[in-house]
Amino acid sequence: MKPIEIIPLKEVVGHDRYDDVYEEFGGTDPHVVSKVEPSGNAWIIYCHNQTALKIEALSDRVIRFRYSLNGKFDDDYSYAVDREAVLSFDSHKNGRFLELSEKQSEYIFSNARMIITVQKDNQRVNIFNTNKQIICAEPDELTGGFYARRTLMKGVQQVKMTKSRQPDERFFGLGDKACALNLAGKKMENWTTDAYAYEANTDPLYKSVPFYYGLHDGRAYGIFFDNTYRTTFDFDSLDTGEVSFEAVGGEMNYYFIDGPALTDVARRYALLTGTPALPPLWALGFHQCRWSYYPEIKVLELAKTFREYQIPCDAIYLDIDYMDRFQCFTWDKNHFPDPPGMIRALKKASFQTVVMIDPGIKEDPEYDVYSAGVREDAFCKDADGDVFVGQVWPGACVFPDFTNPAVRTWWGGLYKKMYAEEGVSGFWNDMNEPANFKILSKTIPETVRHDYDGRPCSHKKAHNIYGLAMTRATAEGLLRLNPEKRPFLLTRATYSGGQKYAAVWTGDNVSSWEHLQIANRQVQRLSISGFSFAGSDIGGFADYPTGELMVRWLQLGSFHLFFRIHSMGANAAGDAVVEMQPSDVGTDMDRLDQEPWSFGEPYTSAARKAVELRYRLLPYLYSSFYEHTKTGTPVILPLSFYDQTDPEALDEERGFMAGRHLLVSPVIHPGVDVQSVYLPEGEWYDYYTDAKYTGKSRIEKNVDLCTIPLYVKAGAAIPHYPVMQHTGERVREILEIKIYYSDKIEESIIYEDQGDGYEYLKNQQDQVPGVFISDGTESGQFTIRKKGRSFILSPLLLIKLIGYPYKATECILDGKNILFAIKGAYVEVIIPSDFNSLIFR
Ligand code: MIG
Repeated sequence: MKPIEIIPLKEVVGHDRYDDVYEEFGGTDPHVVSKVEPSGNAWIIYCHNQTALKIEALSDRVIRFRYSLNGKFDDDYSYAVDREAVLSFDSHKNGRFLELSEKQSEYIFSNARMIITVQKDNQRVNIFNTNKQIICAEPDELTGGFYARRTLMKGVQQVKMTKSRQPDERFFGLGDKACALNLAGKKMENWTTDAYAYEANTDPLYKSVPFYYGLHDGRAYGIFFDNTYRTTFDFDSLDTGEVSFEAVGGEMNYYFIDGPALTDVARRYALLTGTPALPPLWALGFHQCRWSYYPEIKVLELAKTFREYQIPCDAIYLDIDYMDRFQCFTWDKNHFPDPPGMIRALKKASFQTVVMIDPGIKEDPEYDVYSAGVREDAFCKDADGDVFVGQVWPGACVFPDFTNPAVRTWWGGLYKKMYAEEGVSGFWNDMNEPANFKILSKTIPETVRHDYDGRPCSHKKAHNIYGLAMTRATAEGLLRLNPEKRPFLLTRATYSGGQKYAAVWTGDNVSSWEHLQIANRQVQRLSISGFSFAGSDIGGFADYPTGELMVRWLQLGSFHLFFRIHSMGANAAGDAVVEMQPSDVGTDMDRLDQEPWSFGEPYTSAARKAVELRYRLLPYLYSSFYEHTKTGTPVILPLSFYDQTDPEALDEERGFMAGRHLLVSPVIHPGVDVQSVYLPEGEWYDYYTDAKYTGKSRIEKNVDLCTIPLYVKAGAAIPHYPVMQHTGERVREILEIKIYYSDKIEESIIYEDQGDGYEYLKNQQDQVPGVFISDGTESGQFTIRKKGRSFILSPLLLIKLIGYPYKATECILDGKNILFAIKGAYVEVIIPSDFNSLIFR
């Protein structure tokens, strides 16, 4: 076969013809700036070769860079960024104008925080803080800066940005990756992919989050490359000192987000791409799943067994086998003769039912969802306008085009029967990469068409947002169907900004110690990439864990906001289906393989303890989630985000912060009886013994099967519920708060509400959650002040002051002496929750 002939346009002579001809922008032909003009709030920098760069400050620290190949900037559409919302933020008004000045060799754009220079001879962009310290630079070499390649046959094939890597620069982010947290030296792709039994270096995985952090010289920044095509990020993999990000189409369009703290970047990224609303409280409880629980009697028995073992649980999942021949929104009447009855029985036992809904709709005129979808013109078509047909669970399948607003509305309405009538509490959107069986690409062809919210395009552009658009359709639909209820939705595929619509899990992992380590990293990474509401299949999806692995995984999972056991059960290789019959109950077919009690003692007791600890800490996790919805600060933070100036914290990939005040050091290896724990800056209490340690030190913690090393930051006020079997048991009369003595000031946020509904969004301005400020003085006086109106439901607080180093002789509540008790190592007192100050001395 003759090799394909593709040559540069500038080399084509006269009437010569080739297979294809390409043009390059940048590279050996640098962009020479010809003029600079204002455009609204932005500046456009035009170059001799028709290319242009538009620089727009969305705030003093968030700057958007867009590059055009023809000097024009069309109105664009982003599934991640809500520009209206971003521009209306107060913090974003300030700094939205960049002042222009000029030097001989460069243009300078600046606001109160940033200085951006653009070199006249090659359009290189360098970003400095106002101390003139470099934050992000582009190399002067020919490889640096913006480059694009377009061919006459295929259009834009590459848009690429190359930056310099600063000495020792580290990189974080990119959401759903299984490798080490620091991405330096890695090259990674974003292309949502069904990645059954993936490994640490498998790439790409299920989600596309084209956002990363750079950290050098103690200063952090972020780059969000909002391009939905397949993207590649190269963090100096060839050791050339260059970092690049590129896409196979679309526009070079990125947001630079300044720090200087990693957590500042995280917050600003969350403002740009959104935070989720609070989920219902039960969604933060423990969930049990398996592929699949059926028939009905099995599901009911499972619920009963949880209560018998006294292992707390709030939700049971039904995987694809509940459906009639894998047809979404139907029930297999054989196994589930009376869904509302079963769901009612589960609710009575305080279990929520969550069911799976896939995007692949069976192509069958007898199936009403299919025929309705055909009438609605809801399904994706190929380039010639015929409905595209793939292969998923039901066999021949069609795929709704969730990028069409009308299709989203239609799809959202399909949940009506299950959600508004039959009592299903939540949904689980799987296979929405979208997955397509039988073919190597695992997905649908790039030529398939999408509406893309009125900007028609091919699947090449819409692939990475297909999952996000599905969850948007689902979440918006659920909200319309029941505006009083907070929807709960889980998804496997998504894109930046998808955190607004659904919680995420990390897909089909494996029962191995390595995968426990991966889960630990992956959830930390998802959390700093906008997805705090994340978890893994606890115990592993493929294969079987040992009791010890199961327990360690449950302990880790109890600190992940999404906390669910899942396994593939009796299914082989991820795609063989074993039909289970009612007569199989109790046989081998019906292995109760990954329930918390499946491994016998001592594992059952250890599993129970892990889940109980989760329920004890629920008000703390809920408060952390609340804070996340308001400020964007991730709930789970790697220690590098806790102290980015501490080299040891920077290298730590195991320990992490869960919320502001708990440091978790999960056991992620077998047979551990001593765990070496790194405690960063600050003073820390051992959660179990109340022993106090000074940070920036390493300690050796003895662990047994029941212990997950856990440390509380001094000064913290940590709310606790009593052990409950489900969130419905929440006691509202009194809330226990453990306060850990410190002689420094520390703030804690405690927030409670009804646990469902939208009462909490009313009168936002008076809703300052309880901020507890603890403050110890040298004279031995320890004060707890409460700022803001209390958002605590309980009228009473049971305060336990831990680690008070003096003998308490007085307790003063709002100026009046009250009775208190000294109980061994702590001081205990009951006070009304609307107090202002409490003093111990
Ligand atoms: O092709 O619904 O990741 O959690 O149990 C496999 C069956 C389809 C993949 C999901 C997994 C789920 C399984 N699904």
